[in-house]
Amino acid sequence: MIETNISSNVSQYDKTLFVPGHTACAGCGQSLAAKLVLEAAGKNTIVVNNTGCLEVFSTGYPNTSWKVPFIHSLFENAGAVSTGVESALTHLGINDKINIIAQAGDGGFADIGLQAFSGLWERGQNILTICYDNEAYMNTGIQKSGLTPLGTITTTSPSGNLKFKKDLVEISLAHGCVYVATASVHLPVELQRKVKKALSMKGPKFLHILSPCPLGWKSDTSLSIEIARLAVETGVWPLFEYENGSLTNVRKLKKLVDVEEYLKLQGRFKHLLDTEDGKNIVEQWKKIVEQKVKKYNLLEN
Ligand SMILES: Cc1ncc(C[n+]2csc(CCOP(=O)(O)OP(=O)(O)O)c2C)c(N)n1
Ligand code: SF4
Repeated sequence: MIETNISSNVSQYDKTLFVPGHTACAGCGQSLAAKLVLEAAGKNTIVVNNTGCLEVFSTGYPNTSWKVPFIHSLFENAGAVSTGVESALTHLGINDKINIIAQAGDGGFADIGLQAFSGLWERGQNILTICYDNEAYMNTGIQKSGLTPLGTITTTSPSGNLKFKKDLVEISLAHGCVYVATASVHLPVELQRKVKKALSMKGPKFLHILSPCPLGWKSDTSLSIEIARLAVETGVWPLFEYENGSLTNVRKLKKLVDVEEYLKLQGRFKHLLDTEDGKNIVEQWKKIVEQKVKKYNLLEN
């Protein structure tokens, strides 16, 4: 009986392209996102990866959870390496048969790797670029990145981050990406639809996925999906799609949940809720949310 269970599990794992056994933390939103992306992309996919937590899903040759060709490149150069892969596939005449995904965490994407991704986007390469945004450099111990939100405690912003997040969506749009979308792990069907949509279009694409990280967000490992849901329902993480520069789809909200509901589940924001300075920062968060509600027309009429 036990053997039957084991073999049925094994055959289930055989079918997936991202198998268990990696070293991500319990409740890791990024590993869930990566699994969903890969399942949607399918087996004819090559993944090029800036170093970061995504690489812990590949625990060193010959062990790996990725069941597709996976290139673990340097911290800054997935944009350049994936360009080389695309040129090789074009030379072989199979560029349209194989998906290329170039991916990174927020530090690897929005900071150190941005130059290489910028070059890829500008050259018009036929590649899906993905930022798995856990809002800090997590793999090396929770240092602040350019996508760390205002007020967040990290090891390099112990009193709270002084800056707003960079707007990576606007940066990608300014490069002329043919498809730009945001996604969240609490809506897996929508996330996978966006991956498929992106891969159906020719040219540079950008998908920005909010990826809860219990270690860095100081949240309960069982709450990652709930936190992702609250990010969307508070208006902190709007879900939308741009095609050829035009906003074509927005996930509307019936009403906005208070931002505090999102903040209070995460130790990295704890100080914002119980100090006077913190409350001023929460007011600034609310202003940012108001701007997003207007910009994306988030609320149902
Ligand atoms: C040039 C260079 N500098 C620093 C490092 C060390 N390093 C490896 S992973 C990492 C953090 C990655 O952070 P991020 O891209 O946000 O991804 P995450 O780990 O959060 O998924 C750093 C700083 C490196 N590998 N190469
Ligand atoms: S540190 Fe965060 S992103 Fe990295 S494996 Fe753990 S939960 Fe996932």
